[in-house]
Order: sequence, then C-alpha cells, then structure tokens
Amino acid sequence: MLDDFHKGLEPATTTQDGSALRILIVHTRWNSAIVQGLVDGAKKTMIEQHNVKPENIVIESVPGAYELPFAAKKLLEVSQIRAAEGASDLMGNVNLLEGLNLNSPTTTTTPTGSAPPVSGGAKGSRQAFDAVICIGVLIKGSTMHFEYICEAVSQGIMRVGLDSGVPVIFGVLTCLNEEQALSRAGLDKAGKGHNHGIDWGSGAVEMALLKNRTL
Ligand code: RBF
Repeated sequence: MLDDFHKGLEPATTTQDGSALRILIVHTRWNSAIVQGLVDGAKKTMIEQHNVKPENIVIESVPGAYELPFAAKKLLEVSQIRAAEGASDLMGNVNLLEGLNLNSPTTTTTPTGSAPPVSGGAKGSRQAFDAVICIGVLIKGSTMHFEYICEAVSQGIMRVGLDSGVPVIFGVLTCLNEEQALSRAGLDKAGKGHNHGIDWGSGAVEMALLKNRTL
C-alpha cells in the first residue's frame, strides 16, 4: 500500500491553455440544484485555471440525463455547420439554430427557448466546439430505471465523442442516494466532498488540446 496515494485525478504536468478554445456544456434540469453546482465548478475552473474566455463557454440545458447524448451530438453538429458556412450564410439551417443559445455564451437557455441577453455584451467565437461536457445527476430509485438510463447515457456519450472526433466529457454522477450526489458536487453539509465539475472542466480543456494537437 502506497503511503502517499491520493484517490482521484492528478493534475496534468504541463500548462493547459484554453484561451483559444470554445467549449459546450450541456446539463440536465433533473436534480438541478446539484447539477448547478457541478456546472459552476466546471465553468469556474475553465475560466480561472485554464484561461478559457467566458464568452466561449456555451451552456445549454436538457430535461434529463437520457437526453444528454442527443443534445451533445446535435449542438456539436450545429456549431460545425455554423463554423463551416459562416454566420451570415445560414439560410438552410434556420430551424436547426432557432431557439438555441449559441451566440449567448455562459447563459442557460430559458425553458421557453427564448435566448437571454448576452452577458457583458461580449460576442463569443463562431468556431466549432472543441469539447463538450455533459453534466447530470442520476440517483437510484426503487425501479430499474436507474440502471437503464446509466447504461444508455454512458454508451451514448462515449459514442458521440468517438463518432464526432470531438471529446465529450462524461460529467454524469451515478449515485445510490442523494447524499452521495451532494458530496460529489462539493455540496455536502460536512464540507468534505469534492466538486467533480472541477475535474470535468480541466478534463475538457486537456482533451480539446489533445484533439487539436499537431503531431
Ligand atoms: N433524469 C436524470 O437526469 N436523473 C435522474 O435521476 C432521473 N431519474 C428518472 C427516474 C424515472 C423513474 C424516470 C421516468 C426518469 C428519470 N430521469 C432522470 C429522466 C430521464 O433522464 C429522461 O429525461 C426521461 O426518461 C425522458 O426521456
């Protein structure tokens, strides 16, 4: 047994500069109080530790974890279309883009789908997303739902990443009870937990840089 063993993620040894990256966070509205803590952790880490520009973090929401892979895939594709065609030439993609928040970074789409104002007036990059973070919290109930959703979501998120060639971070807590979820979002009363959103933010930057690396 190693005396100095620390469970969890060891930080990367090289500087992870995210200043040229554009990142999408898709999160659920199920278990939203816990999810919000995780989203905040990921966002803060990318901005403060990796210099990602706040206007280049786009945040969208979906109902539940089961919807995360579809949303990640669709929004990623839309960003790629937009980057390829240019913002002024979107006649063929009007329906795809309608109601989406791709010009209003770091703010979440309202339930009605109307885009909220851009914070600070800063316009984000129009480049395609370099990484996606899917964030949700699944809490086991008394039926088999938990098992089915966990399996589908983890497989789905992996598939979006491998099929698109864009890293998709698995930011989904799969917990046996609420206490576990609160602790893993750093929201437990004892304050002993760890906000895994922090790791997901760093992971997204690291994997985006890896994707963009020229060998
Ligand atoms: N979505 C979550 O993100 N977390 C959950 O813990 C969760 N539990 C669910 C439990 C049941 C019984 C049902 C029916 C749905 C649950 N969902 C949960 C929602 C699910 O991810 C999805 O949004 C819906 O099934 C609609 O496709």
